[in-house]
Amino acid sequence: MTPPRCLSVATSDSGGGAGIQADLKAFAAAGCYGMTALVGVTAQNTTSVVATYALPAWIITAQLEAVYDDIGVDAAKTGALLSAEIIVAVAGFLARHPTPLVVDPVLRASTGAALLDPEALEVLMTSLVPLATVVTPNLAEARVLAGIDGDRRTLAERMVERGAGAVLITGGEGEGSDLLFDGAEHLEIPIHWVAGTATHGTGCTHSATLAAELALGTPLLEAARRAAAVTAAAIEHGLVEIGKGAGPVAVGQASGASQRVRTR
Ligand code: PXL
Repeated sequence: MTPPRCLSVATSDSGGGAGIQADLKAFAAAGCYGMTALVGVTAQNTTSVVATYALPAWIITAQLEAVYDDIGVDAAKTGALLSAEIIVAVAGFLARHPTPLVVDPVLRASTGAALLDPEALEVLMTSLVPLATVVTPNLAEARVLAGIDGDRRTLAERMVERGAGAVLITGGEGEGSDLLFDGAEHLEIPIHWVAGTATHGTGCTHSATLAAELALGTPLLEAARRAAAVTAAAIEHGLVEIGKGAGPVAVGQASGASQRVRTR
């Protein structure tokens, strides 16, 4: 059977743990065919982002055109988009090519470096969020995007008012659940909290798995449940031995499989 086709519109992490690299691994683990429209490059490892370089809009649009003209896309996700100019190019293209879309509003790398110009926030909200099937902020990102300091329900409602099809606010240890608001109902998705230290790439893995599930035709609530389960397992199998900082998550390891540990 031909696998569903998934596209990541995001930035490269040279360290292989997050960004485009995490997305391709998550697409493959979910049984999808993965494609990329690269918007920028980070020189990055598990300890820091050393440099960030944004690609010009024309080559981003050219990648999108190449992929859509020939291969086709069953679902797409966006990750770190770096600048307002890039968001305008991506949203302009996607507005002309309606696609089930997960918008992961990445603001910072897990080590702290900014991956979105603060001046691009309003463009993200006005041009890309209204195209999203679902937006996947964590609580901190939801507060920045909604521009208010409310609880998760209030933040999700505000983002749906701004045009998002649905909002999935991902939880951490404090929240204990993900919260999905589909415009009508608030649905709690319990998360199996794993106290792993190798968490680099968690958000990318989550949003890419969600996009893959949408490409497979999974209804949104079930897709969100599966994305939560896959992400928890990826943290559980996180590669603590890779790099000197927080290691990358490992997606697609059979549950209970022992981790291969470097011995030298
Ligand atoms: O997880 C968000 C993310 C997205 N894209 C890139 C990243 C990160 C986190 O570090 O480095 C390139």
